[in-house]
Amino acid sequence: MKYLDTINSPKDLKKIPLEELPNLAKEIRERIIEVVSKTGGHLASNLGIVELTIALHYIFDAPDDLIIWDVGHQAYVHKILTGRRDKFHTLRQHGGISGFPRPDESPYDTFNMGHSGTSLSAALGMLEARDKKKRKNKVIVVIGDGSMTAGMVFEGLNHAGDLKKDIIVILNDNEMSISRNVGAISSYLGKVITGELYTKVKKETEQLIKNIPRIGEPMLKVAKKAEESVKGLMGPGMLFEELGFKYVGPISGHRFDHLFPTLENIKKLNGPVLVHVVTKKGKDYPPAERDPAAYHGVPAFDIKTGLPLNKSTIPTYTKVFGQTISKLAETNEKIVTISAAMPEGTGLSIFSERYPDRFYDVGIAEQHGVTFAAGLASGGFHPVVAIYSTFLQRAYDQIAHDVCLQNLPVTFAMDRAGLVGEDGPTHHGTFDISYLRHLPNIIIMAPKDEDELQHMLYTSVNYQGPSAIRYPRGTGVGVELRSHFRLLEIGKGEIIFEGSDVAIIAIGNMVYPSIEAAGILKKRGIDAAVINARFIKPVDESLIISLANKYHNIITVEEGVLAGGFGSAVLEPLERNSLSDVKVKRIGLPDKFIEHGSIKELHNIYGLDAPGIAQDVQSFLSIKNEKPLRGLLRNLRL
Ligand SMILES: Cc1ncc(C[n+]2csc(CCOP(=O)(O)OP(=O)(O)O)c2C)c(N)n1
Repeated sequence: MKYLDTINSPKDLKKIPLEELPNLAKEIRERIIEVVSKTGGHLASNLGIVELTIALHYIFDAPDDLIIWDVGHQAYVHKILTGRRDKFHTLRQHGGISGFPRPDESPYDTFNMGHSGTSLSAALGMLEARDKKKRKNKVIVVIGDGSMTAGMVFEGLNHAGDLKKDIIVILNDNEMSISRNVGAISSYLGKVITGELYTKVKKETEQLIKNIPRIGEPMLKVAKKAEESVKGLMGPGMLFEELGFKYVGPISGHRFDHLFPTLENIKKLNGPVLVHVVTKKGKDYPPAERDPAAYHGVPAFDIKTGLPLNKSTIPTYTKVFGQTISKLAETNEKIVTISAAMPEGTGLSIFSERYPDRFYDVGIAEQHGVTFAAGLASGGFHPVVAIYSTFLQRAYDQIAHDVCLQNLPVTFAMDRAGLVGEDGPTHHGTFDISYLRHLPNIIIMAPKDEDELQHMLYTSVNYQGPSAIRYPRGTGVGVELRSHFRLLEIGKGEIIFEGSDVAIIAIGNMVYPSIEAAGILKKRGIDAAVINARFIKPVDESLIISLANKYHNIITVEEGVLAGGFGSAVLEPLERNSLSDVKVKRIGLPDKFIEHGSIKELHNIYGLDAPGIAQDVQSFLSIKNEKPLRGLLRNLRL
């Protein structure tokens, strides 16, 4: 790589002659494709932002000038240009560089990112801090048109117009969120790009002037002569101008001859400025250009064909959810579904094709989506809100105040609950048990396998109150999917098998590893019972009491944080019933943000695989013939 290999910081970038920058852009695209084809990651968004990132680092002076990347999934080019070229092959790998900006990774990363729509608010805070310290550095936000649908961005725009500080907002408009962008703002931006908005406003204004009796026609002639000033008044960025921003654009985000003069000019402007940059998602990699939604986030793939390397025949939980809810909707007309900009990711695209009138993509608007569901429920429908566990954190108050308080029949389908792997701490769904469990009225379930997910969904859409189902990322365990759905008894667990020494009560995807752990323990002379809890709330109190009386040793296993989690839910009935002679150990995630790495690695590190669970049970029972090697190794790695 002729140019790329010379760049260790933006200073080196500035040594490259302007006319050679297209070649550098080509090299960067090749590097990104090469690495992401092995590590997986956010491909299409990064291929679309190469020239814009080069231009920003050329014109501005990071890290003094602060660049804030909304979501941060598009910051690979930025990482490559800011001293992480050599480490780029470790992208998203355990111990390697993160797929998102992280200030603890580089001084060029100004803020932790991962969830959409936070950039403007963070930037305004940084701007205030800058001014209080009497510094002069620039603060630049880079935000996609998809992220512009997030409510927080409107709150930030509103505040920015009031503060009137020198903020530069670069709107990276590729007309795509993950899927095609939705909503009124998106169609507004589309009209700006095509010039349709200007033509429409112009036509309407002309008609208005024409209709003024007597003076209309002569006025129109004058106005036509002053076309440019009319254009100025009715400029494409009207919406942003009204909010107090100077609007610049739209300009091409792939042409250095457009980007450079524009960025140079806006550098001199004061007050809030918005530059509307038009880019192409997946640029210059044909499979990604053809289907940018499929290449938004990819697993490892073959560069030539663009096809994923590993294709399991076992369906994902996501797919089973999408198929089941579509099937249930055939006979239950009350079912409507809601996605927050993730119809593919949540498995709802199949539902949206089959029932377009019963599906809503609300944009990246989780809070709105939940209260919108509450409204639909209060009107007699049963909304199924499919939002990843981590993104549903946004809507905590809406779940509490709008759904649970009114005891409305809304189902929360929480995909990616537990560890999600390579996307790391911003995306792990490890808090949902704790942030939902204390809310009155809601019931919470977690299936042990993909078949049980079907029955839970069926139970949930027939339940007359709020319910949540948490299920993990990835493929199921490969069990048969029964075609007849079963209503589960609310709050009842399932005894998988009895034992004599200890009872392992597991929830969700921890049930099968616990069964496997019991097999390991058997060989070591320990006879463990395994229970599939099914319900986190209401937890099966009578079963817990009887297990406590029989075994006196109880282990709980969950893929979530221990603080306020499922294990805590098991402890509560023991306390309520004063069963103080029972020994309990909770296995789950510690009180920290879990790093990125493959799910398998993380399970191993945190003892959430069968050998780890077996080891913990054994230590807990203080069995003398314990083989400590594995636990020792695990602790060393921690
Ligand atoms: C709160 C939240 N909801 C959903 C997501 C998932 N998500 C990641 S990127 C993205 C689309 C962003 O679109 P845009 O800002 O236009 O960026 P592009 O990828 O098109 O460059 C979504 C929905 C998220 N990161 N945060």
